[in-house]
Amino acid sequence: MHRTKTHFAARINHVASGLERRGVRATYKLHDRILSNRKSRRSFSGARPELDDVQGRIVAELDADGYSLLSFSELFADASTWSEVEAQAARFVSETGAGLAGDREGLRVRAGKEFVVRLHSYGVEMGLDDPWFRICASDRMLDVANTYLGLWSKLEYVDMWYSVPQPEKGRVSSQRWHRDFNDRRLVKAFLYLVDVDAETGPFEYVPGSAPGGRYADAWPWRPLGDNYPPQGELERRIPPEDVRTFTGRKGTLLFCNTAGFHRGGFVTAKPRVLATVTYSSPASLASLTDRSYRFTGPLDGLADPVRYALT
Ligand SMILES: O=C(O)CCC(=O)C(=O)O
Repeated sequence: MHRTKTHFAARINHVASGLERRGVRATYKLHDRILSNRKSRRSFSGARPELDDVQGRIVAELDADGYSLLSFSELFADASTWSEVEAQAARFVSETGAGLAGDREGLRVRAGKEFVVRLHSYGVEMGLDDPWFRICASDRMLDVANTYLGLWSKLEYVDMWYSVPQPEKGRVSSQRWHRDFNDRRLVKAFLYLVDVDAETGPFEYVPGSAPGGRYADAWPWRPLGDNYPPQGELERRIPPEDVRTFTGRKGTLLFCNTAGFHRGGFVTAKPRVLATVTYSSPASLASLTDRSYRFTGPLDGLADPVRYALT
């Protein structure tokens, strides 16, 4: 996960007494079992969305293996939706390219993950005028995330990433195998905005490694758990044929439960550009994570699950 810790969790991880960790875990469990998630599960089951075939397939594949791969145009047939996000990406690429060639001022990077330049990062204001945000808040996307999670989810993080080639360096941070700390069950989507080959840092995943899957017991997910196995150890435990590497054309869209093992962005040749989004449960926002943005648009007129996701 791009953001390794919330303010609270960062403090916990740095000063980390066992007691504090237990407090955060207890808060997560309370919100998952009794407080916020129970209510959002009820809201979802009171008005289950009807999925079309494409959405149904995504949910079924997420259920079976923890990921689903398709092309953006299968979910958004309207060519103008693609054109808008493509134009947004082109602006981001051009500004980032200029920034990298110049004094780098204004480029949004996070400590420890300097290899990724972000369009938004954290603490930004966003509204439905942002094309990628509009897609992430759409019922096409939300109905998939909510149905997989079985609750009304929260739209936690929305961004575009420009991963900078660093051929001379070894894998660091999220380029290494890890589970996301955010939630026991979450959905991320990645939309490739350039062709991604083996040298462009493809996303990789171990199907069946999310909680409930056949590899769930390998360094199992826990709230505030140690989510990075020691370097090289996952490779010893999980055979290469059980790893999926997602090279793909521009327009590839991948949904993934990243509580399972994944890595990516180890770019050795040309930059990788993608759009990404995270949907998680309200329990995650109550204990483990922060939302990356503040929604600025009017809430009136939005469908209930959308309003819930954005607030
Ligand atoms: O950049 C990538 O492909 C990996 C991203 C990742 O680890 C994450 O979003 O949690």
